[in-house]
Amino acid sequence: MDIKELEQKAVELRKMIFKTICNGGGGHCPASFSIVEILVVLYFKILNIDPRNPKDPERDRFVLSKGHAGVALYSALARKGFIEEKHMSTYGKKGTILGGHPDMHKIPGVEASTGALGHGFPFAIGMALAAKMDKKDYRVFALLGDGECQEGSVWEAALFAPQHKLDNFTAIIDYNKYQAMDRLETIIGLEPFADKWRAFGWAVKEVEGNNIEELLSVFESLPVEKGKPSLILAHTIKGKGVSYMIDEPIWHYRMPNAEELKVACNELGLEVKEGVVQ
Ligand SMILES: Cc1ncc(C[n+]2csc(CCOP(=O)(O)OP(=O)(O)O)c2C)c(N)n1
Ligand SMILES: [Mg+2]
Repeated sequence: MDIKELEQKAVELRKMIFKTICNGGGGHCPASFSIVEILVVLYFKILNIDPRNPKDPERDRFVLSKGHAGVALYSALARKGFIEEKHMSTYGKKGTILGGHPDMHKIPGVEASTGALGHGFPFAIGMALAAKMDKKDYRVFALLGDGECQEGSVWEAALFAPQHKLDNFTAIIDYNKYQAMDRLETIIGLEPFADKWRAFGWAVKEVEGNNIEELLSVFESLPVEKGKPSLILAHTIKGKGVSYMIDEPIWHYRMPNAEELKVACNELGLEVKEGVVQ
């Protein structure tokens, strides 16, 4: 799959995310849009996974530590064939396997139940340690929010991974500069962020996190440094895809009204009929 096809996948994923969240009655659109290109590159180019054998012991593992963007993960899993696409319309409905946050016991391809921020990352590091102990070749990836990095458990795990030379592990930080209610810098700033990770013993690369080409070139040359865990600091745009959701933290939780729904559908290339996204 070339760059153009991957970019097209990103367009499709944003549509699926928006449709699923709006028709399901709630969810985190901007947080999901932020990570679309990262998921596309991982799921369609990098991860060694097979939807026909989701529990293959040799598979690569991906953990969405910022579990509130679960719908973005479900969309990638659906497009990859882990989930039947018809299941996407059950999101938010009674009895669905697709809850507001990912459940590893219900959804094929979900490696960790996440949503309580600060937990998926250490969990994933444990998986990478297990691979080393078992002398297995699989790799482990975890995707964190930048606001999530205000959690103490993140920094405890950040100390642990370099100590064990986990160069089979890659953390990606969705550095969109926003958390739920405001800009990060207004609440607890993280700069100099890359230097903090370097000081903890990580090999760091910074990328434009909504740029498929840049992401691909970094992911294809992992580990960043042999003998160290890799940290990809991905500068992203929270809400990318719907103009009014960018730089407006209110959209972290809010759902569009009828007029806003029309505008968003127009921007994403979707249709809306009687309040239902088609
Ligand atoms: C331990 C914990 N505290 C609070 C929350 C509520 N919460 C959900 S999303 C969010 C904001 C997280 O910001 P960030 O990690 O930057 O993710 P983004 O929304 O930018 O993707 C918060 C505080 C949570 N899910 N878990
Ligand atoms: Mg953020």
